[in-house]
Amino acid sequence: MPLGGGMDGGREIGLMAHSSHRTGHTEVLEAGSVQQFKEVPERTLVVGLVHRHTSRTEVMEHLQELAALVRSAGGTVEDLLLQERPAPDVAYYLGRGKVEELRGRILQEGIHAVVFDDELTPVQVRNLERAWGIKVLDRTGIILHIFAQQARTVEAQVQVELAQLQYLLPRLSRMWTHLSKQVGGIGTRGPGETQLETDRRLIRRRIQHLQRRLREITRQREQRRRGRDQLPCFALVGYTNAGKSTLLNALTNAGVRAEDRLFSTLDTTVRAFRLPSGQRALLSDTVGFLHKLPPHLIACFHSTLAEVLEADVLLHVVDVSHPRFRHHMRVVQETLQQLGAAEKPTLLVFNKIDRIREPELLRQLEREFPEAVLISAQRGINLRALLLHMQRAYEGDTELLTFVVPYAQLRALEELRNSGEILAQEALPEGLLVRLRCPVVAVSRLRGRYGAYLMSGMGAPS
Ligand SMILES: Nc1nc2c(ncn2[C@@H]2O[C@H](COP(=O)(O)OP(=O)(O)OP(=O)(O)O)[C@@H](O)[C@H]2O)c(=O)[nH]1
Ligand SMILES: [Mg+2]
Repeated sequence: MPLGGGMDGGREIGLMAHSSHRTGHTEVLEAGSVQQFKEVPERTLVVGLVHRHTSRTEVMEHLQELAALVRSAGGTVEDLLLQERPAPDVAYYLGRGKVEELRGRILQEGIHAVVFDDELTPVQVRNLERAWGIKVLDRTGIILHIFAQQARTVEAQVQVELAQLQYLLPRLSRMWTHLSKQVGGIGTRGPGETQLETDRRLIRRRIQHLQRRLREITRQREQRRRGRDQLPCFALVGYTNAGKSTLLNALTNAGVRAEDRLFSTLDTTVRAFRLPSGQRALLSDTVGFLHKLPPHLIACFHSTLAEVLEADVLLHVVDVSHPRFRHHMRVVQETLQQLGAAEKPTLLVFNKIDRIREPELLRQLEREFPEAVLISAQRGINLRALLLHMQRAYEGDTELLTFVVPYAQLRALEELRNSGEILAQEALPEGLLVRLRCPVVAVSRLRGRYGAYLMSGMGAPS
């Protein structure tokens, strides 16, 4: 059923559960996705407002990106519409005349949903839905549709459902009622409670449950990470569709899905590979970033994005064949800042150079961004050079550390060996003396773990 196929009467909306089981008296649902978001928004109109602080071109570019999002969600875009007004209308966002005009079009062309580039207030959504009789969505709503289709692991499903419910809660209206039927009879209507209140209460409870699950998953992920953090870790970051998964596959034969749609990856994949020195290392691929990605969505994906925060070096992958790549780079930098990862050593990787036909354009890019490594992940161009850059970025400046490892703790040797080059070893009465040259990025980890064995005063920087 298309989104917005009529608002009246018992629309099947609610929590879509993959399975459910009883524990004690309460029914616990596995994470899934809210049914509403699984329905493809079919024929759509995409609408943006040009107001005092925006230009026509800018809004048009945003609308084109929004249209790409709608298509990634499986919908079609019948038209892109702009309205110029000094400010959004409080009640309808658009001017009343425009609302009326669109009503005619919607009926005539059988439009199923209208998608706005800006986030509308719940009041505006409600008024427009009433006026048009079809679903009104915004950028976040569309992204949640894509997420609903793409979430594969339990972790991604929990994160997605949480984001969906947080989005829904303030937008609940009469058309969302009967949620309780969908969640298997839990939380029947309390005395004096309206259906809407019951639904709100159910959603809040479900949100709490999902938040608990997410904390649990985060803990498990941390444990796993601790088990393998002796190896250098690289993380791919970048705008959605930049080619991150393609690059992961090219460097590690990971077999991760890469496709020409936005947000094709929602989970984190970590794969091992070897640097040119022969050193084993890990590379992780994760969810892409996007202009106007709402902060609460980023917050929901914190567990997935933790991989980025833990990495020693980031690879910022840019689709340099995209006309808006500079803007994309800024969005990625801002998102990294929000995540607290802006200070990490970062390698700039310009991808899809096979699409750039004019050699002069390539030279211009090289002049403007001398630090960038130009590659084609798909054609395998320049990947060897990229690996060498990665090795150098990881090794960066090195530091000399001297440890005396007690004989009972020789297990630590393996991690020391994996972290750098052992220059000397000597058996002392109290333990094994190890002189290690290791990359600066690994020093704080080693200090944290083996600080007690560190000989002070001998770790002078090289
Ligand atoms: N021409 C060309 N296309 C590429 C290159 N690298 C990736 N692509 C294509 O770009 C599209 C997106 O690639 P993905 O690897 O899925 O991009 P991603 O960054 O993982 O995207 P999300 O997971 O959606 O954030 C796919 O159609 C790839 O085949 C390249 O070097 N050259
Ligand atoms: Mg991907």
